[in-house]
Amino acid sequence: SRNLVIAAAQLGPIPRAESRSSVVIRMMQLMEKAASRGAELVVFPELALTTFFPRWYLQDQKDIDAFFETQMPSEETQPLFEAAIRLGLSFSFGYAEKTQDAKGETRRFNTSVLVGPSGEVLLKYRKIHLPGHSDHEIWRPFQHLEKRYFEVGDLGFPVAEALGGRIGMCICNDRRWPETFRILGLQRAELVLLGYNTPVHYPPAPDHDHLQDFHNHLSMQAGAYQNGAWVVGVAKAGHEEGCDLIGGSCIIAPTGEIAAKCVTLGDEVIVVECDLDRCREIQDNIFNFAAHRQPDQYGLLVEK
Ligand code: CDT
Repeated sequence: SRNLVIAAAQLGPIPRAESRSSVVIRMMQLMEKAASRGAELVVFPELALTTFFPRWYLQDQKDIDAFFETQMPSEETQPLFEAAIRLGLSFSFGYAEKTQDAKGETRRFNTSVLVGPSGEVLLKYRKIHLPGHSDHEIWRPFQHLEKRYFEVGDLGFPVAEALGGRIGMCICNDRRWPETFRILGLQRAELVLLGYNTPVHYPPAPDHDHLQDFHNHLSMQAGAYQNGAWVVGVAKAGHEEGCDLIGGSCIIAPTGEIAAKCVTLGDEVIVVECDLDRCREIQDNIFNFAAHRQPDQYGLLVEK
């Protein structure tokens, strides 16, 4: 067996006024708790350092950029990296990334990184499926302006050999798309790390509000099973700035079974010893791609 002890570190609500340094302290407390329970890897949510700001239509670029990181680590996030080094932990988390490309153009992405036990970035991913809308839709009780504030990620769906296994990442809305997990599965990912901010209320189809937890787990459990990978899904949960976000953070086995699940909507850690060799149970059998997949029949999947 190839065991990796993994913690899902759910975060409760982060008010707009809460500083990054305060959030970093909360994250470090979760790291300490995870380490005391033997964790080697701690997974945090999407946009972990701030409130989920796409719920607001912001017109002043300064107000928007206040939620973005131009450096990682920065002065405020450095303590997180130091804590992980001290505890000998790897960790992943999401943040809003503002960067300059080779041509000097400013780019903004919804990003996550996997950081190794020496503080080095092992893997970076930029969110590809950006949900919501780009224009101010005043009929909504709150906005979902990811299409306004972020560009579609430009790094594809990379998978890294790291921590004794093959690791991929995706972010929130990505988990609803089978293509996300299949692209990672085709690269033989054994572990998929993902964070999410999912409002209970979905303004375009409010009749589905009671299904949010179901759809969350349905998507992640299907992704795990159909690709024979461990999946760690971590929420920013609870009542944040007048908006209820689902919890349900969980660690899912390659069989699709939930091995552990959070039971609060606040800061909470769950830990599972994940045997990466268990991916073989699925990848060598029912979803043995080489033996059973029929890519010649799937042309439509990549047509626009
Ligand atoms: N953060 C994120 O991607 N949230 C979406 C909300 C629903 S679409 C407005 C999600 O897929 O969970």
